[in-house]
Amino acid sequence: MAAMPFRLARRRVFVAGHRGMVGQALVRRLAREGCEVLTAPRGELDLTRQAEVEDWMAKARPEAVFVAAARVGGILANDSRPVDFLLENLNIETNLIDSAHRVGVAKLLFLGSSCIYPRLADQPIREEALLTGSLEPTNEAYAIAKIAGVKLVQAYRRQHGADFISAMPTNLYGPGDNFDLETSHVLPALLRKAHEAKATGAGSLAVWGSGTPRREFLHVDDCADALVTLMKDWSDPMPVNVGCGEDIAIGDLARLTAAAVGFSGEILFDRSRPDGTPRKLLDVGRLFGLGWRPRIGLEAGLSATYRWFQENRAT
Ligand code: GFB
Repeated sequence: MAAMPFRLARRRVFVAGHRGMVGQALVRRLAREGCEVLTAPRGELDLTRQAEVEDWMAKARPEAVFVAAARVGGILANDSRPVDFLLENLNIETNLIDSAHRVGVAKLLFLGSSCIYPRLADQPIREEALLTGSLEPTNEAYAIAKIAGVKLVQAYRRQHGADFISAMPTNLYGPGDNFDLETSHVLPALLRKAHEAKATGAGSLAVWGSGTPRREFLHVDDCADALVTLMKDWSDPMPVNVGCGEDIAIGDLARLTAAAVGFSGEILFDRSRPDGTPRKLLDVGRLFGLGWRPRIGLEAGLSATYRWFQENRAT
């Protein structure tokens, strides 16, 4: 059994994927841990290339690793680019997890996603639901890659006694999110659509799908805080769900977003677009059992993310 809690202070901690939304939040959060945060600029290290990852890890010698690097995207990007989502994610995770083992990393946390669970899993979804039913077709490629990562982490624990763990975050949002309407997730897309509708004086805003699917949204700073808790206090083959324990219908999210932006026009539903999974609410009993709780409610988080969008739109 690994020593618990795992100490981060004075350790060399590699955040793989530090330019992504989760990676940026982890770097912000780890500043309070007294550790040395290691990051690798993309020009210096291509995480999909095994030899490059092995060389970099052998030189950098991290003691702890957060695998926050991934090809991510919303329902349309997932559905239309299955090769990118399956292949890049498999490459990134196998390269990082295997080289971490080779260089003797003391602790590794792999980030999965709530879409690894069956499409029609009982709600709220417990970690035990993994591989008990068929996946949601729009994100099957991504889910298969992430399930492989969870299984690889479990295999290193079982075969080599490595202290590698997995976390399954729900739908995340916050500063550093992707606001491109073709590839983004719903929350940044709605913020941008409401902003542009307001700015151009448009009378309506189009929401994809029926508005009835339900999703659970967690601010990325809360997610990073939970991941640090798990890095310190979790050592078990079972992945841990990371969420806030509450969900909302997409139609209601659209209304909340419009209110946060100050758009008062009509909200229309484009039913020619896919709904995806009808509901995705995580059971967060394991995480809450460690004493962790989220701090940023959806309304406050939406307003803060909108401010970030306005300040960073140009870039
Ligand atoms: O956030 P989203 O793209 O991802 O979509 P998923 C969530 C819901 O919002 C779906 C609806 O029902 C969408 O149809 N939606 C409404 C919109 N308007 C929009 C819009 O303008 N843009 C987008 N993107 N959606 C992803 C998975 O699933 O969630 C990934 O594909 C991953 O693999 C990620 O798991 C967290 O929640 O459906």
